[in-house]
Amino acid sequence: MNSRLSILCAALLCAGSAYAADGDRVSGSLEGEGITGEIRMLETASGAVLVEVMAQGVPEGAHGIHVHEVGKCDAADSFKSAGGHVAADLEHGIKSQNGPHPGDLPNVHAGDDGVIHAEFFLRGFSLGTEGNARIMDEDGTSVVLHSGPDDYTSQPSGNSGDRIACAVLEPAE
Ligand SMILES: [Cu+2]
Ligand SMILES: [Zn+2]
Repeated sequence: MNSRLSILCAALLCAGSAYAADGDRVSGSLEGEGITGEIRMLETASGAVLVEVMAQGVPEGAHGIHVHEVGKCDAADSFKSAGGHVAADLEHGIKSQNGPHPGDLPNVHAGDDGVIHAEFFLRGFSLGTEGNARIMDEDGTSVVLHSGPDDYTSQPSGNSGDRIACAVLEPAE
């Protein structure tokens, strides 16, 4: 009886690990004036992308954060090099009827210690190298943190203020 049970468990574990097989991963170092951190993304078996945001040195309060179209973080041009949001011809913001952009994330909040640690799910794009919705294309992709909160309504980017930190995403192990 005991050995039958352990065989069953082994079979279940095996099926479990096959089901949970991880897809593509990307990550990037978040950098801005006085700000450091890391962005990690994992494409899960469901197709949703799991996003983890870690940052320190961030001004206290709410900040817009988005996946931007170009994998270039040039502090000298205030990170305008990162381009607009990954948009897929949709409108910006979850409060827009034809929204949101696939690259729109919920606002992140820093406490008086300047620390952000958050996880989200995103849909509407792929981290892989195949298909139309892939973001790791020739010009790459980035994640940008803004000085103020995204209002989830204003076009084209939620009126979230200056770009204060940026991370170029690269394929990760
Ligand atoms: Cu943005
Ligand atoms: Zn947007």
